[in-house]
Amino acid sequence: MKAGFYGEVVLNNLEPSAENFEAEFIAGLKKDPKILPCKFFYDENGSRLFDQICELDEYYLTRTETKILRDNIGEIASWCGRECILVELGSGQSSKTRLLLDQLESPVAYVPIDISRPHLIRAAEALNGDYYPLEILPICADYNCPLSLPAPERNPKRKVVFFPGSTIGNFEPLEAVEFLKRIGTWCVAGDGLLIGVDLQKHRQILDGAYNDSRGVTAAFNLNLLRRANRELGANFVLDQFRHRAFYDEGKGRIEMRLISESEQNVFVGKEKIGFRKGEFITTEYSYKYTIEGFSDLARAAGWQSERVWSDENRLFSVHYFSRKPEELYG
Ligand code: AVJ
Repeated sequence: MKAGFYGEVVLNNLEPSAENFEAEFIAGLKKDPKILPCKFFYDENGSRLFDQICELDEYYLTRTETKILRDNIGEIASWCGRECILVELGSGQSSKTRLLLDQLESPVAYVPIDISRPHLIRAAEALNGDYYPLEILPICADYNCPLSLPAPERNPKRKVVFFPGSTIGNFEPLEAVEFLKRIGTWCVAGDGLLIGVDLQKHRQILDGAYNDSRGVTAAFNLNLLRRANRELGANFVLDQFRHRAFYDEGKGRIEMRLISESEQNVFVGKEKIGFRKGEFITTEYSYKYTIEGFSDLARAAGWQSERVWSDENRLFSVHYFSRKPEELYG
């Protein structure tokens, strides 16, 4: 136990059930074309592989976002203000959070929300005590589902939702608007949204980031099938599927695919799923925005752009938005 320990970190557990995974997985494979939600990537193994992706030279996102945060952390912290409650979506290892927590003035509480329970607990426990008297209130949940935030012991002056990593890019733009509206329902006018957004750029850079030469992204993508084999009794033969990420420049999005190497049938429990040779499952969209495009999207969800930071090569952006008063929405 560390000095200044705030008591034990208590987990609020809304972890999605296995039945959930099974139903959504089968429903996705019965669609034509086949498509699965990317949240299922993040079992323990998948979360570890994602952390490895973040270390790759070709995966510029994490490194660049971290540098933007580090280079501007004083200004970012002053936008958040003193005694805020920081809510993080998809907190993972909470490594970017430390940059913020180191700089924030007397933050009241930190609420990390993540779908991967072991990951979340490890991260919350590692933070606990380091920022005493910061309260740490982790929630294991699919943040797409309705959830209510815990009340901290002390009253915060402002709520700031931190959504780094360009995870917002996993939503289709209209869904992203709906999502940012929903985040807004947790907030009052003047609350903040600090969000990382990947930018549109030359396709070669994107291609390399999502088809890395060491095959870590391939392993991450294929882990979805491995997980289905283990948890759902599916019988995917892993070398009968190949990873490929494709950049659709018109739509401004990366599409992660698992491509069937042959005509084959796969069982997921009792369900038989047929694949043609070359047929693929879309496993993730990762939208890339322009700064203006994303600011417009957020405005449509009731958020006013206050400040945008970027790197010198304009690879990535970090935005601070304020919640608009209700009469100014839209
Ligand atoms: C965590 C969703 C932002 O889209 O870049 C990394 C996930 N997928 N490599 C992304 C991911 C393939 C990542 N996000």
